[in-house]
Amino acid sequence: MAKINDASESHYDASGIQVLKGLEAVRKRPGMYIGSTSHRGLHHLVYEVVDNSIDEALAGYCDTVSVIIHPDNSVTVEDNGRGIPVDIHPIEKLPGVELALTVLHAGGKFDKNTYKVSGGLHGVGVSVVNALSEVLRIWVKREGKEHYMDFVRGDTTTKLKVLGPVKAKETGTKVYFKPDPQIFTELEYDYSTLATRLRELSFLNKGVTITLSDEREGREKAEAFHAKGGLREFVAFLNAKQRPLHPEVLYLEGAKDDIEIEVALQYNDGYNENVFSFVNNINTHEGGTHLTGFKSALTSVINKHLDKSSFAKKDKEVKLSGDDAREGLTAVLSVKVREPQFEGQTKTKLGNSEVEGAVKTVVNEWLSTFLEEHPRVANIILDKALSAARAREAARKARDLTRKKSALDVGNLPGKLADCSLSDPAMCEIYLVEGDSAGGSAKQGRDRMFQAILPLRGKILNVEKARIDKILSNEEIRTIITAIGAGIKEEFSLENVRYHKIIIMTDADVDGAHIRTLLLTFFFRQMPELIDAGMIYIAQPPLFRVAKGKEEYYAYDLAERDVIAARMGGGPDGKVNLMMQRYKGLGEMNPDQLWKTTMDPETRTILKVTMDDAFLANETFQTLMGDEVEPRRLFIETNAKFVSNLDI
Ligand code: 0RA
Repeated sequence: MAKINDASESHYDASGIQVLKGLEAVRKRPGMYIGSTSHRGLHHLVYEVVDNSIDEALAGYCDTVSVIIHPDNSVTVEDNGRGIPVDIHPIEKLPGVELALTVLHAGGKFDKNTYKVSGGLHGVGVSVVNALSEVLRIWVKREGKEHYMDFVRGDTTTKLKVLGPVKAKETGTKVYFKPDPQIFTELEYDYSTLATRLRELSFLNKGVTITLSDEREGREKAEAFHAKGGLREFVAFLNAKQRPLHPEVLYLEGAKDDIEIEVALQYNDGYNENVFSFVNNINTHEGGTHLTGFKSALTSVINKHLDKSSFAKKDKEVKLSGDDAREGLTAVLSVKVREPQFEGQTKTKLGNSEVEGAVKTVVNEWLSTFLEEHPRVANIILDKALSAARAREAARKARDLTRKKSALDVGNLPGKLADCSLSDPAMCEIYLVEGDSAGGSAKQGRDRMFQAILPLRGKILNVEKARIDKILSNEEIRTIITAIGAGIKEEFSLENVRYHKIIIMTDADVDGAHIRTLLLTFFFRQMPELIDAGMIYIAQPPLFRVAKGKEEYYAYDLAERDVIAARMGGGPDGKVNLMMQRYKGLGEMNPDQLWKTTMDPETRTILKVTMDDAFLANETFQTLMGDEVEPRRLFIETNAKFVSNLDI
């Protein structure tokens, strides 16, 4: 969430509407430009610079990008592109490089004629990185010389100068920056967050080598990402933990009406659909016209092939739905569009209507030819889709049952649910609580006006391993669906959600982490819109209580406990009657304590679950929920922060 700088806000009087110029505006409202000033925004700075290098690669001038995390969490990004222009701009009277770094949206001033990104948080320009950096230095090799400039918080501190000659053909840009602690609340880079995005960029931009190295003490590490096969390798990577139904990854590279289209796909023996779509390298996890075109081509080609096939007559009478055609499908669709329009909750949904037809036509032609020419693979795919269709019939019956119950009729709400009195969903929240005893405390401690409590007994079903009919026959899951009231999957409707905050509250132990993961997996698979809408939260119960007489404090980690203990017991008399209690579970807190520490909106902390990267989430869930036990145990025990895509 955007952090607004209160101190600078106070310069305004009530009537004072001031037009902010240039980079000052960025420093005043960083959230508007990079989305957040914590983990996510911090990492976005790197992506912003790297995106510019990748633009050079897309234009055909660059094949290597290197990223270095320095010991003090400053970063260098270097590429071997053409180098930012250094000549003086005829109107602005400044060198191109200075314009690019000090003028907001100066990028458009040099028409690079590539697939520029507009919308979302990408493509805001390197000037934003400059504005939000304590120091930024830039080296440009161009026209046989190495040039240099530097900046402090966006202001030029060293004008463009020539350092010396380089080889005539040597070109490129190197940017060093140190994120400004006055802006960011989180300053430490996470290697694996950067690695995941850079790996993804290498899959999306065939042939570009991207290296990442970490120079921080004790965690020195370096990797190079390079995908000769582009999306083929992306799909193979995504399916690495699955059992593919056919060895080959189907691959298409095509273009129509100035739109570049790349697709790779492979089926596995699981029941989930893992389809990822990108526009100009941006993960469009809300989908859009490109994805619609792809899905409709896939469904129609598979249905047509079934009609023509040698399958039994009764099978041919089945009409395969889109879901049937995508059961067990892992696919990546990447399009490059000249003027993308991004829409949706998180601006990750492509709106350009012309893209749908282009993708549909190209995929149709390619996939029908492929199936004609590869009858063995074609039969495997038809088989898979037909078996999904049979299961769908069974699921329909189970789902009808759930739908009847989910009517907004309070009489049908599950008995275990302690509902709230208010009915406006925007005011209401529901706590999904691990265990009946903590559920009992929560019921007594809550503010019943707006807080509902749903206790969950023990482990919920692992939806990663079950087909929809089984998922819907699970009691705990049905209860959650009914309480939320908005259905699931295609039938899900955000307007019917009964609570705008759905808060997962589990114990701070391994079992609690497991249950939380199961719940997140369930929401990710069955109601991803809830995550997009920012309605899923994780409660943060304290781990310790420190008390002396009537005085008591709660600590959320060990370090905090020690600070509090030192303060309370630190007098000349030493530690008198200091009581330290570790909460092993929510059940150990009485209703009043639970309210004060974890449920009172005035004082609690809750983490909002975001999905800035559906692929990362998916990979995490597969690691956690797949067949292999060891990675799951390791992950749960070592990830204090839980999943890395949590941001507040
Ligand atoms: C404007 C124009 C040209 C290149 C660039 C910007 C450019 C920007 C960045 C940022 C990081 N690496 C970069 N590499 C290039 C093209 C200039 C020409 O026509 O030669």
